Amino acid sequence: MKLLVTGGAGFIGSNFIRYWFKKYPKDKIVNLDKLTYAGHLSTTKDFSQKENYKFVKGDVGDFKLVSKLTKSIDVVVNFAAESHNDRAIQDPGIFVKTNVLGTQILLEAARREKVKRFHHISTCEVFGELELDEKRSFKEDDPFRPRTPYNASKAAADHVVMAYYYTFGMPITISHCCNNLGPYQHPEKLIPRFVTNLMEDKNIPLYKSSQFKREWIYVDDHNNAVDSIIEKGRIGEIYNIGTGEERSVEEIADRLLELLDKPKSLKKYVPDRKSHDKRYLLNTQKIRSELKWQPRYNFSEALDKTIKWYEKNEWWWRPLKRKAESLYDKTGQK
Ligand code: NAD
Ligand code: TDX
Repeated sequence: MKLLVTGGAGFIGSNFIRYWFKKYPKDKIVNLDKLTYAGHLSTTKDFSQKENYKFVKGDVGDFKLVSKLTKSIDVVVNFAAESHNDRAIQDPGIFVKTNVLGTQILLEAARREKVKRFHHISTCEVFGELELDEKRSFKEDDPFRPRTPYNASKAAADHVVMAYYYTFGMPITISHCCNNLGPYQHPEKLIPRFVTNLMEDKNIPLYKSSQFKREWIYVDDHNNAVDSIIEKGRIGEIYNIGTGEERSVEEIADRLLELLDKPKSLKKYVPDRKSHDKRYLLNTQKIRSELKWQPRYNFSEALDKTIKWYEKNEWWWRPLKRKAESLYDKTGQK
């Protein structure tokens, strides 16, 4: 099989390629990535020399390029996106350009080339937020109620993907996943930011609403679910991917201080994120019953593996750290 993976020099996409080559060593993968501030060739170093792997630097929104790249491709997996809520508050335009227009351009090229499957990676955030004490969780067919420029762009992209299914019969699937943790996550995001700050004995900046919660999944479990959807998922269907493992930011901060043996005085409360979503929780009945998928790692195992990786791989995150923190110089959240 030949895959076109977009955004494969970022966090989840690179772990997807790693996962795929381990499970299907003979498959061919083309990785299209623009190498924005979030994409790095250091992230693909361990598989970059493989004969059946090719890297192309470019934009998913470049129709000429993606038309060429989708030729003789069986499956497109679209991870490429602007992915950080705090950046979307600084510059919403690029989120609409890449996440919405880029997705449409890639879809159009894949449609013309009659690609057999287009799998689109989406997020729990399209459904909006839940109250902290609310009993329900989001189902695949719940209405979208995005509240941030990032999650609005992801919701819009999902609508475009579905439109290609209804209008052109395009063989698409979509997955909505909860918050990922694991190796190669950019140090601008919560867990790697806190782990690497603590390794340097620096403060960990908790946004004021530190009781807000997220549902966490180890990145390999996310990718294993995407694999199940590509293999067994029904065309035109949307699948939620989640674990039920909810933790507040406060709980994560306390656990990291404990695991890294650092003083509580390193916790610092900083101004809140604008339109900070309180909580997301996915109902994952569909993927569990229909595709027999379930996560392998609980949060505690995932956190241990992630911390160990950052401890062993300073060569990867150190060059990114200063630039990652420069975002928070602008927002005052440090
Ligand atoms: P990331 O920011 O680490 O990686 C994104 C990658 O996309 C980078 O390598 C970047 O260079 C590339 N990219 C950006 N714009 C591009 C463009 N125009 N053309 C080609 N490449 C481009 O993000 P991530 O955390 O790995 O997220 C990957 C996908 O998963 C995104 O679609 C995101 O919305 C989704 N998602 C992420 C999470 C999470 O917890 N990180 C959870 C659910 C869904
Ligand atoms: O320094 C911080 N301090 C802090 O309190 C950072 C970076 C975050 N936070 C809080 C904000 C959120 O409540 O931690 C929580 C998680 O924040 P992020 O790591 O920025 O992730 P989030 O906004 O939840 O979005 C992530 O999961 C869903 C990904 O970045 C998205 O791409 C994905 O769709």
